[in-house]
Amino acid sequence: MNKLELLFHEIQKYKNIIITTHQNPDGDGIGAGIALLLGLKKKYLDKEINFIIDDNIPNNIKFLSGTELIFKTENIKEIKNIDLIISLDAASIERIGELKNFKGKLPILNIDHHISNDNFGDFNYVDIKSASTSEIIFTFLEKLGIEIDIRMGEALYTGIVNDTGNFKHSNVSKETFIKASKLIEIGVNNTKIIENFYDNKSMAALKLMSRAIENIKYISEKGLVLAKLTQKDFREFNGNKSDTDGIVETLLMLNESKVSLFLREEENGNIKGSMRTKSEDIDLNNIAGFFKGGGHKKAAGFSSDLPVNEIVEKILKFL
Ligand SMILES: [Mn+2]
Repeated sequence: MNKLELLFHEIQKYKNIIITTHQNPDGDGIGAGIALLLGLKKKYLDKEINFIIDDNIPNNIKFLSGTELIFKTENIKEIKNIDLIISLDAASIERIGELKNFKGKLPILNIDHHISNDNFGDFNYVDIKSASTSEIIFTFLEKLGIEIDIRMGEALYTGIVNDTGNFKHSNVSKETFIKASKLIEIGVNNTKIIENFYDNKSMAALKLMSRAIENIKYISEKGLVLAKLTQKDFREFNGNKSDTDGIVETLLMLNESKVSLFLREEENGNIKGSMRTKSEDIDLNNIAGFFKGGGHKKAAGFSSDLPVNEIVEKILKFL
């Protein structure tokens, strides 16, 4: 039996399943979750299956049919006799928020593609070659013989678009295109997904982008381009953290840059850092690991209580 079949056997054993994803969820975690939720519900009519997250659904993902089925963790008490947690796209148990309290009490299935995943589950399926968790779920549904319908298809396609930066990043493989084309074949409309997912920014998001770019810094010796936003900026434009999506990628558009760093001050004063690189020789997962964060080789993030200048100094030492 291969690992995916083992996973299938594992899920079969349970009756009351909770699917979840990481805090500050993205198109991949939500997309993979919706597809898995709808797929399992279709196959196992006798199982109780719910999708629960710790945070709000970002505005640019709300167009997906199936998001209306997602619960917040604060409603978990309404669900009795849970016997399995499936965590999607989360590299560590802390990332799933409140649900981490089930660790040791209920079996946890950990399905992910982050190189930094620490195999926190009782059963782990971590495929770091996969560009997105949505691609793993695509294969899983196919193996289970579950027909991928348009709702599941749009969710998975959004996940792929999210994690490949619209088929731009180096994680894109032949497999990514094969899966995407199969999704187009079942009726997914590429333009519909892209317009909803990308061309859907609030005025606050554009103002915050503008403020970040206005204060951009470039350290040419290291090829590091960076920008930060403070709580004052967020208050000024009445924006929130989800309004900063895409800033770190935009910074990397600078022609001579190798690494981009976007620093966002959180409400408690900590700094949330996101990094991207074009270079094959830089391992951002390793750099993020210094701050106890992680991710992928070319895209990673962390949170730190150090002041901004110290964070930047530490990162420069790695470059
Ligand atoms: Mn992902």
